[in-house]
Amino acid sequence: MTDKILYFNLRARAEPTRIVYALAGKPLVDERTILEKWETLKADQPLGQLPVFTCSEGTLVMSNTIARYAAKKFGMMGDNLWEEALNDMIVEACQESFEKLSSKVLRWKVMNIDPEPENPNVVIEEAYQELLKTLDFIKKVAEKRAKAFLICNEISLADIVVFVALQHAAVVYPEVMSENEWIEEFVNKMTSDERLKKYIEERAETPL
Ligand SMILES: N[C@@H](CCC(=O)N[C@@H](CS)C(=O)NCC(=O)O)C(=O)O
Repeated sequence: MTDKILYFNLRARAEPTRIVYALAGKPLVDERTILEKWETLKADQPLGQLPVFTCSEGTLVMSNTIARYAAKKFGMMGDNLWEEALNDMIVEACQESFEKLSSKVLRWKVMNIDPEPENPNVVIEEAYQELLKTLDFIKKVAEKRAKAFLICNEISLADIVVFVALQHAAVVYPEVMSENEWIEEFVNKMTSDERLKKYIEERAETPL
């Protein structure tokens, strides 16, 4: 069977896995459900949440577990235990950052799920400063490594999750893409990858 990811019609939690498959040149069934169908589908999902990944070995839930599994399968978690741990660290840092950005800003400003807070501009600015702290942490880790990409000389999962995080953040903070030379260079390097370029050109346009 062909590996499959079931998610909503969003980049969000499924995007790193989709990009791993695109870069590996491997087929992935990218099934996207709509909210109207979700109410009936939810009861059949292992944890009542998406994404859900299925392959010949079985079913996985938890977006980062799925992304790591895919990255390991296609050699994108580094070449040794240390590089794998560094990849993991950046995946977790981005996850935490995404959860904060999502709960503080994206849910009301982009998704219209939550009501706007009383002091929207303060919330938006504080969330941006928090995001920049995480990016600065990742920059320091990468500069210490001095590799072509964040952790390795090839794109690994860390690069993918940081790139996805930047694209999420750019929905609210377009300036993040040129916040500093390091981010600019990183984004240029990623978008110069022909496989990623093609994937981005062909993927569905979604708010997040
Ligand atoms: N920790 C889980 C969180 C999954 C999650 O919160 N999924 C949301 C969409 S981003 C969901 O399924 N929401 C619909 C629902 O809970 O009914 C992961 O990373 O996969």
